[in-house]
Amino acid sequence: MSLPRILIGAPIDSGQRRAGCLMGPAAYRVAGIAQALADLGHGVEDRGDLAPGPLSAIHSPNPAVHSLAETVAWTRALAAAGQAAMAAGFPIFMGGDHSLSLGSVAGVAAQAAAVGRPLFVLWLDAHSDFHTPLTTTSGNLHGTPLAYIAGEPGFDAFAPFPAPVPADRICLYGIRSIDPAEYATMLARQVTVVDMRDIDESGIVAPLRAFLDRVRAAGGMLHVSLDVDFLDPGIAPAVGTTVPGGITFREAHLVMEHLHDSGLVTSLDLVELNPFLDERGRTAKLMVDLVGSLMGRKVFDRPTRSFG
Ligand code: B3U
Ligand code: MN
Ligand code: MN
Repeated sequence: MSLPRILIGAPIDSGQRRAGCLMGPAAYRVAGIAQALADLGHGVEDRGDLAPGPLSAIHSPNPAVHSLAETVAWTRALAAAGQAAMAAGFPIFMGGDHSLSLGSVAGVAAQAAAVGRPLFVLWLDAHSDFHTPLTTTSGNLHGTPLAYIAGEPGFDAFAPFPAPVPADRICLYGIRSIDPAEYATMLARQVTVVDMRDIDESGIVAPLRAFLDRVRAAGGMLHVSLDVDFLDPGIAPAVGTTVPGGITFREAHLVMEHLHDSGLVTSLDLVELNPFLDERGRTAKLMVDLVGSLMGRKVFDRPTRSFG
């Protein structure tokens, strides 16, 4: 029996300015995420929706930053719930905007450190999310989680990240929007960036396989953070920050199938779904279908097929 799949709703929308992401967890439930997991033979435990703790009066030295106190409070709640869920099974964090990952990955990283295994992070996103609260010009903290995870300075308002993930254990995939400050930091740290040109040139599988080989060789745990805008807006319109030229339906399922067959994934974020922007639930349903592929759904299984 596989580890129980633990659903954690996080209706957080303080990381950006467009209302609607707080309906994300409800949309995943309506789209049948629990049943989809159960149909694949997984035990499912829905822990309901989290709430942020009390807010403290904190301000950023960067005047662009907004909703810092809310995001810090959410981060604390998510880290605690994430570490507890990680100790009990396979957490699936249902957002909520991508500032969710400040907390979810903090909890996951704390638990990985507690059991003494290296944590790797796969960031499936149009954006690099490598700003710090000091470099962001939009002030939207959903653009900062990877820098926090990597241990970059500038997060003084937050608890120190429990066990920063070294740059060589981070892979960004599907990237097609990077701000100058993010670019400079990522170049200096040498994180692996697989942009759309890489994918067009080598196909969707080869760079993923190379990263998964590294995770496997290190005996690592793998956290996957799936931003809706990783997908092409034509198939996934329900997101506030669409970027054209994204991942197709078939590429996205193939990524998920390889992730499943690798057997390496230990936790998952589903972020940036804005159901208010959806068309008859099609983006929510697609995200649930992708979770199905990540969790083992196959059209036609045969032992000779090799993935990962
Ligand atoms: N890099 C820009 C845009 C952005 C990042 N993440 C999303 N959008 N979703 C920023 O605001 O930091
Ligand atoms: Mn993102
Ligand atoms: Mn994004």
